[in-house]
Amino acid sequence: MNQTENMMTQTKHYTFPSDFWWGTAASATQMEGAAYEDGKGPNIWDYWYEQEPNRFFDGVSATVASNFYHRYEEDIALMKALGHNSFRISISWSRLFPSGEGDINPLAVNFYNRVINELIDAGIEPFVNLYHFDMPLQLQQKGGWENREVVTSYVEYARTCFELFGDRVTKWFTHNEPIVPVEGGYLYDFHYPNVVDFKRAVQVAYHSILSSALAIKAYKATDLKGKIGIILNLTPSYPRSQNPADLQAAHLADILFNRSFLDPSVLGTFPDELVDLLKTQKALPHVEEGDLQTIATYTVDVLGINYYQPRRVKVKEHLPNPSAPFMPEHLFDYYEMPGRKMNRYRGWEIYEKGIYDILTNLRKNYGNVECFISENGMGVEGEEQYRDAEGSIQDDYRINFIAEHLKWLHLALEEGANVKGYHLWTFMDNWSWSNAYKNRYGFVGVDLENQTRTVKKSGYWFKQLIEDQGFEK
Ligand code: BGP
Repeated sequence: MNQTENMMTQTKHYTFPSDFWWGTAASATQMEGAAYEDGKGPNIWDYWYEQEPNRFFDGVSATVASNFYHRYEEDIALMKALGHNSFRISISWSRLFPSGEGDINPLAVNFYNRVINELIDAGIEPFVNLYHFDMPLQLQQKGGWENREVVTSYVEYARTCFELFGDRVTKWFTHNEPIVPVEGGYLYDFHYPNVVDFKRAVQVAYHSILSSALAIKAYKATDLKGKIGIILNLTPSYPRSQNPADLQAAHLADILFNRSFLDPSVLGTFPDELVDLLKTQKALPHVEEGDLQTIATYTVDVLGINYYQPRRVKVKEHLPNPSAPFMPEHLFDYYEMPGRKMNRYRGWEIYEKGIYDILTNLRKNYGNVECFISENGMGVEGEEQYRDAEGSIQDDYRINFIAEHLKWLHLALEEGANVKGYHLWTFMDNWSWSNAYKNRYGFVGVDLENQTRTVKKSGYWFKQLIEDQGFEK
């Protein structure tokens, strides 16, 4: 244990700024339900479920989810009771534009207006994200993010949202984890359209980045005074050893999985080594004149960081099958560090210092961009076993998880990181894509049979932390 790590084990009071953003994050498809109600159009999740329900844990769809669409008043009241000062929602693109473009759905406008107003009335600032994995089906049928016309439709959707809600919403995000639809949909087969093709994946990634810059441009063209940014899942890459071959493996993983989106979003440029790598793989995307200028000009005001786990890698030990399609993993191997701390309920490593490393990297190499932790959290399969006689989940493991991450966040803050808040994933247990309800993350448990909400021990702990502007540990 080095000196800093040792310091983390000593009891101390951690105090946070009085205007720190405390809250949680969620997304439309994962919490709203009402998937076929009030004029919402189908998105890729509705469609994929209809085609292959077996791809979803326990065969559960997003049709009902946690039913926020009908219960938002009660849920926002509970958020208020638990002390939130901010909450991230996403707008469902196919609820607002059932075909992804063209006619707008007035019932969706009404719904999002009511949610935004209800949050503001409760003293909770709405953070609004525009795209959280949920491509409208009709646009996917035109090629989704592979098709440049879809970028144009997205910008029109974004512009409409600014016009409709921008008088009250002052924190906007263009995408949540845009690399995930690339990985899931075009490399590793866990999102529709289940393509495995590196070159197509790169085009999807490039169009997502371009769409983000164009949405920022559209926002800046209004006279609205809020901030607009992007939310990225940053997974620091740690080498197995200091051997130059391991260091190079970690460097390449960092370029592919972090800097591919982080550099254009914050600095407005792509890493040269990424461009070289794409050239070597004959996978450069189609770029039009003016695009790179747009990306260079319209960088983010604020960066959301989703952090769950680190990425540990080592040099590639076996040559890949020469006829296998190129994959990022042809450049490195994953590495399981002996003795690593695990969230055994989810199978993910827990490495709290990662949050500090990310914030320090942003401070030193990314102009100390204004940022916040937009997701962090502990998924637990089989959480029911921790329910006590009164019906509340005694999730001490989650309290510990959050506190240990906040300690490192606090150190980064003391050293000058421009970090403005912390949002847990998520407020109440929700539907998580193909994992459906397998892993529970919320401060509030949801009984899927009757939709009853029960605050977990961590929810009360977080409320106290907000009241005290910190905690002792
Ligand atoms: C993040 C996503 C969320 C949520 C979370 C938990 O990457 O932004 O939408 O799904 O992961 O994921 P899981 O349920 O697979 O553990």
